[in-house]
Amino acid sequence: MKIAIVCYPTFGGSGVMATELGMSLVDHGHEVHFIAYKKPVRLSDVNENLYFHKVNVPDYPLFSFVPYELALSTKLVGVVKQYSIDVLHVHYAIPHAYAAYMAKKMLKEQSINIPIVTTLHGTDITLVGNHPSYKTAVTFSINKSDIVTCVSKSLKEDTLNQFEIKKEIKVIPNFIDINKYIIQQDLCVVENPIPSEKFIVSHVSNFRPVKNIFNVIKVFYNIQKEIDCKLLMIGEGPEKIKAEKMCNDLGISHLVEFLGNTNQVEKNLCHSDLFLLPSSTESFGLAALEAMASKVAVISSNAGGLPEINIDGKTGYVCDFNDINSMTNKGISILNDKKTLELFKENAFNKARDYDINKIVPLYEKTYSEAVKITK
Ligand code: GMT
Repeated sequence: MKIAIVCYPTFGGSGVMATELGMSLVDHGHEVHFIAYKKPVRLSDVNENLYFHKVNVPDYPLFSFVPYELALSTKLVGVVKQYSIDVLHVHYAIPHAYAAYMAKKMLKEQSINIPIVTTLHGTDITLVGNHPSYKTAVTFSINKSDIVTCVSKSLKEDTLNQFEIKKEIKVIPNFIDINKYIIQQDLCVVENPIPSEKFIVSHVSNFRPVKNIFNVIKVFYNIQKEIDCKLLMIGEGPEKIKAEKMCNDLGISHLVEFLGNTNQVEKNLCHSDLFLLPSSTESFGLAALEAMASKVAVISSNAGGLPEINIDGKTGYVCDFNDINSMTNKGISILNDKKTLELFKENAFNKARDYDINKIVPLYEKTYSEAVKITK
């Protein structure tokens, strides 16, 4: 099949998922065309079956805001025609589903029927999409997609509760390549045969307000009073500077490393013991899944889809959002008991296996075939 994928090219989960999906589809024999304003960060080299098409958005003195949707829909029409694309898969509703619908209408004028699959990722529904400035257009473009998927049961419920959706929504969860993590585990042992005595606590995100990184630091601050440990903060984002200052004010800067963005999160996580994700909103929590695949126990909030992957009392603990005391006590209890820690790490890894790429990508392939059938 020839599949065009529209996504955000950044380190956010939706872009990462879209890119990993596209690269895997190429391995399955498909031809994939990525369309974005920049080459996606996880996209390795392009080849004869893997293309990247940049959306150029020319500026003009009259524009206070450049019309990205216009440039994107124009690009979509061009790529679909030039490469005889079979299906258009857009990740993140805003503005991708809207631009895809415009492209579909323009192509229809030229007697080309292109099916649209829209995948909802989270904040496009729970935060941004809900804003009165966007809600009508988001509802419209979801309803106009041929097939709609979302990444967790919780996001499906949120979408149906908050928007007037007339379409069925399929849940296809986020995924990881478990083999990559198994290989990395072995490499980690070779690189570091005698692990340090200190426990390692970690957090990965884009440091946006929804990630609640100040609670990560507060929980770590409490834990380090009782347990010899350090904190790895992986990612970049708007709250980083404040978080660094907070560590400084609390006198724990020497225990906290801010590592920036990485394309090899599995390398940074492989010596970790505990992963903290206290988000206020989290449709799925890809970062938690990546930690679990790295054999790391998770303490998360109960937001959105997190309890679907982090099983309370088994792979870690699920606490009420903002319940710093509970997160602290549970963190200390895991790290203080070697047997529980090892059991939780093993359980986390086994749970992550349910989300292996080889189980999830075929669900998208099936969805594409259905979409093509619907529009025939
Ligand atoms: O987490 C973010 O802020 C980035 C965002 C995105 O769309 O790039 O992530 C969302 O999509 C991911 C992939 O489906 C999910 O794993 C994240 O849970 C979701 N983030 C939120 O709902 C806050």
